[in-house]
Amino acid sequence: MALISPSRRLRRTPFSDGVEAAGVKAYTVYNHMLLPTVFRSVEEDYRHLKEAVQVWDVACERQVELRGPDAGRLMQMLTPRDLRRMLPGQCFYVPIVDETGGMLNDPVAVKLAEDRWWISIADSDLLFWVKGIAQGWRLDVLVDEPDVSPLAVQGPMAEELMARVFGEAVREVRFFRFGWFEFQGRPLVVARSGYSKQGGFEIYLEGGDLGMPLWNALMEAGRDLDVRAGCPNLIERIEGGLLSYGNDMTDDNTPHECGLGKFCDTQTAIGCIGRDALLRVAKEGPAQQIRPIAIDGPPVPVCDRWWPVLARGRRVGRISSAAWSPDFGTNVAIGMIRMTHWDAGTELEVETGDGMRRAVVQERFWI
Ligand code: THG
Repeated sequence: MALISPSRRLRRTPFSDGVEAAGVKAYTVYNHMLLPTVFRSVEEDYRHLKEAVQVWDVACERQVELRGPDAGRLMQMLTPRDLRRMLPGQCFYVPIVDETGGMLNDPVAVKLAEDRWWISIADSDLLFWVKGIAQGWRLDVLVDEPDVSPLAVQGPMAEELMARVFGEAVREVRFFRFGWFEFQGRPLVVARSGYSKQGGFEIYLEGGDLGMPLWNALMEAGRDLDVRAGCPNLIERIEGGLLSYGNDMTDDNTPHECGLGKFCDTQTAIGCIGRDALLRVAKEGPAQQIRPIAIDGPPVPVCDRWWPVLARGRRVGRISSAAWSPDFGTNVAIGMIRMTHWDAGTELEVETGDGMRRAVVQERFWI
């Protein structure tokens, strides 16, 4: 593929200077912003992520901030996950659905206070939907995109590196919780979360001016830990079953089809806009669902369109993400597979970018 032309519409991040200095080799576009995808090679980055610690520019995980007396009510209108027991200091992975129960996004909701929330969004223009609802319902809430840029620290040595920069107390932050930690005199939200299964933290940098100081502080403090610039890794996220909105699911899919039923409490999520639609479809159960799929043969090419999944020549699903896994010695993939063929062990054919391959539905994701 040719290069993408830079312009102001394709937003840089507060960490872009550091990413470039680290020798980024490829980007994707996410929420109209640059997201690195490769530093050395996808496989070399993968190995290093699993053995050391990486700093990721995930500023493209933009925040939709809700502020005001109706913030909590608005947040519950957006998701079928019951938020009544959620406390300030917690993060929840929440499906966001439209009036048909279709997925609009799969963000992390961050509850800062009863009247202040961040929705840390995946790649769709959720701000417009949220503003529309706030206006249409005449809610007493401000909705906007603040100057907040997440920086992730991921990998087995992440806690050690974070303790050096933010102090020993970061070790006490539990999974999907956050605390406030000072950097250069400014309090920042630091959560134990991130788009990998290797463990780690996300720093929600408020104020882009501190971007490079924070980046440099982490790089210097982790020199002996072999800290490197990294990014969400395709192989590792497929092994871990971490979904990618727009790739693995769209607004045509319900949370149940995406395997996100465990994050839905549709009966008790009173006020959720898609509730009635989801109650109707949940009664029947989904007719297709996300499955881990192993694809036989040598490394598959990049999956940049849905690959048809066939059984005896008939289409029974699609593959949306695929990569060669060095650790598991097979191609790992994420598919949306019809009920008739989604049982573990079912043999399928996949029309990959370079021809037909045998594939098998797996019992679970690899990590
Ligand atoms: N962190 C933050 N914002 C984000 C992402 C993130 N926004 C975009 C994108 N990633 C949203 N999608 C996901 C998908 C998976 C997870 C988080 C965000 C995730 N899932 C865990 C899992 O499935 O194992 C844990 C879910 C849970 O148990 O609650 O972490 O990464 N800030």
